[in-house]
Amino acid sequence: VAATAQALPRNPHKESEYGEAGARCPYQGAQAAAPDASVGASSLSERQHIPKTGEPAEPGVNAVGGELARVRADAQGQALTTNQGVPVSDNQHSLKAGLRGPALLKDFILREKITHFDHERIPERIVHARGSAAHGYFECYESLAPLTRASLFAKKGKRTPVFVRFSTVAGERGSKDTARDVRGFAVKFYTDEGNWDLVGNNMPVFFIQDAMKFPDLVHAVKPEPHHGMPQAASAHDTFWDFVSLMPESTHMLMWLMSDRAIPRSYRMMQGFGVHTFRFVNEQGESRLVKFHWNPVSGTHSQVWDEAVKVSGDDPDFHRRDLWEAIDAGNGPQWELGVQIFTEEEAERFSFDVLDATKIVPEELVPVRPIGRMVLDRNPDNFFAETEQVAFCTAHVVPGVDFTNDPLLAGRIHSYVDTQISRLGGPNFHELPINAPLAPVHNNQRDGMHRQAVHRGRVAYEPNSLGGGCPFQAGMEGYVSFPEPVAGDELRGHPERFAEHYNQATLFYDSQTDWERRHLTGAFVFELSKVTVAAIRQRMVASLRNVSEELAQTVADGLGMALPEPLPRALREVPRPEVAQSPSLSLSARPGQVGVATRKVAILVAEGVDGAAVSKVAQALIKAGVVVRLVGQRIGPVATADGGALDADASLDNQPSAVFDGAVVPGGATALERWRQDGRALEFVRDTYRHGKTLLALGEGAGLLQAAGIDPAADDEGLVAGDAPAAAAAAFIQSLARHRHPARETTPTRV
Ligand code: HDD
Repeated sequence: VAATAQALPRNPHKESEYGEAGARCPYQGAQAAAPDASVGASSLSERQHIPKTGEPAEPGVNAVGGELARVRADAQGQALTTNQGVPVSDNQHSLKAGLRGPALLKDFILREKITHFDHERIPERIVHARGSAAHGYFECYESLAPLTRASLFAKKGKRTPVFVRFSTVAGERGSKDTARDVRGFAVKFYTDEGNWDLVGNNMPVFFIQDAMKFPDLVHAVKPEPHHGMPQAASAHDTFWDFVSLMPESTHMLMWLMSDRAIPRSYRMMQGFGVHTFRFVNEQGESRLVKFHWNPVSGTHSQVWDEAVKVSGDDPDFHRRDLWEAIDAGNGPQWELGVQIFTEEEAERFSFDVLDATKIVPEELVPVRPIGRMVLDRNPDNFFAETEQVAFCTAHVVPGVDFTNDPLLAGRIHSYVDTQISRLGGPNFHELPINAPLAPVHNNQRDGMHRQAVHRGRVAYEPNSLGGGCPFQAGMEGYVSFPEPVAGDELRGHPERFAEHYNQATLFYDSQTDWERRHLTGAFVFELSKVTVAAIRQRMVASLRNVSEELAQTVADGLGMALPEPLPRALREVPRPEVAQSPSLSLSARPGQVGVATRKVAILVAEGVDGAAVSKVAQALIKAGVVVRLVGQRIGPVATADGGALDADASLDNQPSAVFDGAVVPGGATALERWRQDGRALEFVRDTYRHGKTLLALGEGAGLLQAAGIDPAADDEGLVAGDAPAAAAAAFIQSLARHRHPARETTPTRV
């Protein structure tokens, strides 16, 4: 490369670039000395995972071998080429007739580069456009053979690779992570009998009962078509117009207005398959099944003011959280649970299990844990994997089947269909991230972007010229459950689909006080953004059928009189089996990991008590906390004892909202500096307002006082002390409680 560079014509007028000084740098477009390729090879770590299996490679084995490695590109030590593999000598200048002359059309290198660039974007997903994903594996706890012949559940300890994408629904690809929204929870299992996609959400119910209504729902929630606003928000007229006219969405609105819609992290939310599915065993017997993902980190959420601030401070908050946790070796885990019941049992429920606006309360059918999922590897390339992954509800494997849920029926069509325009043709299953690990053999051929090179003259079945291959698998293959069908062709729904409020009431009544407060506040906030009073009226009228308390509080919050309740579709409301379901509260699942991976800010400023900072930081790090020293600016900070600390964040670049708790150490000079700094005051105010744990050491308590917070108040989230080790222990205990909503007042006092 160096030799080629020497031989290239130089511009004699640009001495600085090509003269004596320039000679030390590689010629523009040339490579510096090629790195030693063997260095990269030997550093391939045994800790890396085999693509798509999540298994660590054997010591000494190249972990990047396997399915995805076939297509991985790594330019380490390589010269630049065109897409045809032609080495490129100069990547800085287009081909011109003379140095100041016109660019030439025959510059195929420029044209190839620009043409490719012009087409680098594909259409974003019509819903769930913004998402983040990771690789991992699912491990089965025990054989489920009596229930299902699905191979991933065949044996205790069996591991199946997965790729999981989490998403928001309404926002565009570049929108913020912390919008109030449903979160997608889509799991692709690469089973040894083909791919199974469990395309769920973090809420167990949906807005509508029939796929016929889906385009209307999405049009209503997306930015309004005349002015393209608002982005990633349901707080606008068209959404509330639609849902207030659609009482079946009431139950889902309870979930959407609850803190479930503003999770602290993807790692801390549940996932649900939503629909009732079927398990089918080897004997062809079927049971109905609902899927639940329960996070080992517990279910935790943000508060609204926090989510709003995070969306400005770090729009990638959830993406970053997932990436950093996996990168640091703290990959998240979920337990997969199933509710299993028979058709006869389902028939006796007061609701219809084919209605996606209903849950099966856990008190009625308990959730049985059947395995765990670990996400332990970040994608190599966002576009190739996270963007191009195609989830389809139609992707099922032997042992898993559908029910007649009319919402599911529409989805079985929609997902494959949408990939055809999004990914440019019918061969999206060949993209490496979508390709099954199980072999694919059929007579489908050609189409846009076909990768496989099919051999032989036979592309039909039956055939004799190809020896009858590929042959039908018979009972070894996917056999649809032979569900008897009866009835007239018609448009309509069964009677039980017309009851819309019982489970909305169940949800509301099962929340803790603070959850109810947040839920009510969300209704008030969203409806206050609605400009047409009649829509607000209609919505509150509907809420009267859920809870008089809820309707009254929302009406008060909106400064309106309580309207008449919306008429119910059913004259006789079926009696629900369950009046309270504690598992519907976020507080039901505190998690099993304590404070590990939580983020804590230790404020530092000149004159801070350095010894105390070190002691607290050490204790936190030992407990698995991610610690940042937040200074008035980044860089070295002189401590009271003459030492120095290195602030790795600043009050500007990492404000309070992105942390789970904060520590204000002692130091008289530091306190004086913070008191004069509005950002420091805002930092502790927000930490307090968002219900987070605050630790004040020594003089640090003065900053809380200056911010209007009484450090001695009866508040388990406020820890004060002079002995750093004891104070840190108390802080860790309090931090594990996630948030302290008991301190909330309306309006906020601080
Ligand atoms: Fe959907 C994407 C989940 C109803 C049509 N949906 C999509 C994704 C998730 C869900 C998680 C993102 C997958 C990814 O990460 O790539 N959708 C749900 C759930 C529903 C639901 C849990 C109700 C139970 N969806 C639903 C209906 C329809 C669709 C009723 C259409 C009839 N969904 C789509 C879609 C998307 C999609 C248009 C957009 C991008 C994609 O599929 O790949 O086909």
